[in-house]
Amino acid sequence: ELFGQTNTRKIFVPRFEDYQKVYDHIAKRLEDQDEYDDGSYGPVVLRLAWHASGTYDKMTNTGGSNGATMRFAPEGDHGANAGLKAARDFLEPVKEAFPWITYSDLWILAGVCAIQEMQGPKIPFRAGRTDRDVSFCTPDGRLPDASKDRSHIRAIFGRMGFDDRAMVALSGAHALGRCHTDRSGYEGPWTFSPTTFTNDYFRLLIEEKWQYKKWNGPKQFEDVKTKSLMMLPTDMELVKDKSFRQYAELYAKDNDAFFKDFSDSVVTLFELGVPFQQPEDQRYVFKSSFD
Ligand code: ZEM
Repeated sequence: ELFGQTNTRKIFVPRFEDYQKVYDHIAKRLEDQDEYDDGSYGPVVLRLAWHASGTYDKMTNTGGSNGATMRFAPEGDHGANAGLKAARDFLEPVKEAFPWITYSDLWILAGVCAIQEMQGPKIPFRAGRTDRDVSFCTPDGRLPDASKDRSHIRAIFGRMGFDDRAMVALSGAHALGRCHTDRSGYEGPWTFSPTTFTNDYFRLLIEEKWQYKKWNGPKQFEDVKTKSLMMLPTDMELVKDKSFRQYAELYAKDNDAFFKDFSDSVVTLFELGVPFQQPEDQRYVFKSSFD
């Protein structure tokens, strides 16, 4: 829609339909890339949205998805962000096709699209993030370290404002994608269907037997039965810690509960630290390609 004729310039004010077009464009691109990894950029694109958001610190109200500061060297080079250039590069042609969208809205919209297109729950979206300069880069160390234990998980996610239930729900994203030795040092997928959003991560965590993988890499777990799946030390904490475990058991049994809690928590995650104009009760719910 075009309006605002006060000067000779026309100001483009994007609306739901315009964001849906960006969504559709990303969905189409996700489909077109079957030579990458398990056949989809969906998981790595979701990881980009998560790492953009997961730097938030509620005490100082710094970090979070507003700013897209991972574009810049200090933050882009943080160890935790290794490999995410693949996702940023994947989205560059989308930015070129829709130059009016900010990188910071685009990365989150792409995360929403990835979840929905991989058959996950609907993730309502608000626009309004602005791109900020290099001075807004967050210090290294704000994202979780997979080699650590429950106290680290609670410190990192507590800093963002999440409780145990949300920490477990969000971790269910590990149904998707895989670890890459040349990125994190870890190796392998968590589930047998790494491009479909399911509660399988919790079912496998609870139902399978896990043992240390014998290899030269960092400490990680493999399933005893097939040795083809993996869990990180932080993943195993979700069944070892009593409070975490009650939610892991709930989500293993009840896919609807998982979808609902994941959606609620990821909407919160994606909005941390963003000063929106668009009200909470007017979020956009995008149509998926298969709706
Ligand atoms: Zn992840 N994650 N993550 N995560 N993650 C990896 C991959 C993916 C942790 C972590 O260290 C790692 C959340 C929470 C936590 C995804 C989404 C979300 C990898 C492998 C590691 C090491 C990276 C690689 O080698 O490519 C830790 C310690 C977490 C919390 C304690 C949350 C929350 C997520 C989203 C809501 C996704 C989708 C992937 C798969 C990426 C891919 O390229 O396949």
